Amino acid sequence: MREILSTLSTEIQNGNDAAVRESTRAAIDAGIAPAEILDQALLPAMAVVGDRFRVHEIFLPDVLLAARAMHAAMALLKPLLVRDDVPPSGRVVVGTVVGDVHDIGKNLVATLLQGAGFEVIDLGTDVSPDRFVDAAVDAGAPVIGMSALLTTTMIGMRDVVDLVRERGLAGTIATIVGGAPVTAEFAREIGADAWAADAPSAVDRIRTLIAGR
Ligand code: B1M
Repeated sequence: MREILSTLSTEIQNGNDAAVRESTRAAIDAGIAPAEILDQALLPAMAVVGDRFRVHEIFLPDVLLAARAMHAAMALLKPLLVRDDVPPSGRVVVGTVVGDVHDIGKNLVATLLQGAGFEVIDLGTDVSPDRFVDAAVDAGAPVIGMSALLTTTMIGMRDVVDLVRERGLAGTIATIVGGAPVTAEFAREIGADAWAADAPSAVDRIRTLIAGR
């Protein structure tokens, strides 16, 4: 069983999406839980890719291939993580902040939210503060979830938090932030209502935020 996961991790790192599809199917067929496939193969693989990119062992096209392979695996896991037979527990707007195209973590948060019965309005990537706030108002969503992967774009989260305040919506719309460079301290500093280190804790925090509104 461990062998399948280690093969899958290597295939993601190599950006071999056809092999990734095959190994993901094999892992699912072997009865490995989707959460375990994520935690033991997919997420560690992307961490390795990031480390190798940072030290110039691999380059941007390699990272793109790895991301494409990750998407291929996620496409197979998503139906197993998302249940559509539960009544919605609340609406959540999610997106990656302006200037940032990283969407794998944001997609994971959206998928786990859907799996937990939330209705997700996914605005995609490169989302401006106005789009975040307008979407939440239009949908009557009590939570905006923002993702950022770059130290240069995470500062855009502050603009969304400020805009929620400026429009007098702080009592009705809560904000939660996350992404690799985003810390609890940063979240506090910009006045976000919550922070989560990973997608499962984002679901827990959002549940608490909605219960408190
Ligand atoms: Co980029 N990239 N990238 N990249 N990339 C990083 C982030 C980097 C750390 C790599 C490195 O140098 N080691 C580095 C950032 C450095 C920094 O800012 N300090 C970097 C860079 C520099 C860049 C470019 C500038 C490179 C260039 O052009 N020279 C460029 C920027 C483009 C832009 O956005 N404007 C760029 C581009 C890309 C690709 C397009 C090639 C690709 C993205 C493809 C895609 O997403 N569709 C890519 C990738 C894949 C990465 C790495 C390798 C992997 C990111 C990832 O998907 N991880 C990344 C290295 C790394 O992070 N180790 C890197 C897996 C994912 C599941 O994790 O998104 O962190 P993550 O999500 C986690 C948690 O953070 C959390 O939950 C998830 C786990 O459960 N989380 C939340 C995420 N969002 C949340 C929201 C929440 C709560 C929790 O609440 C709402």
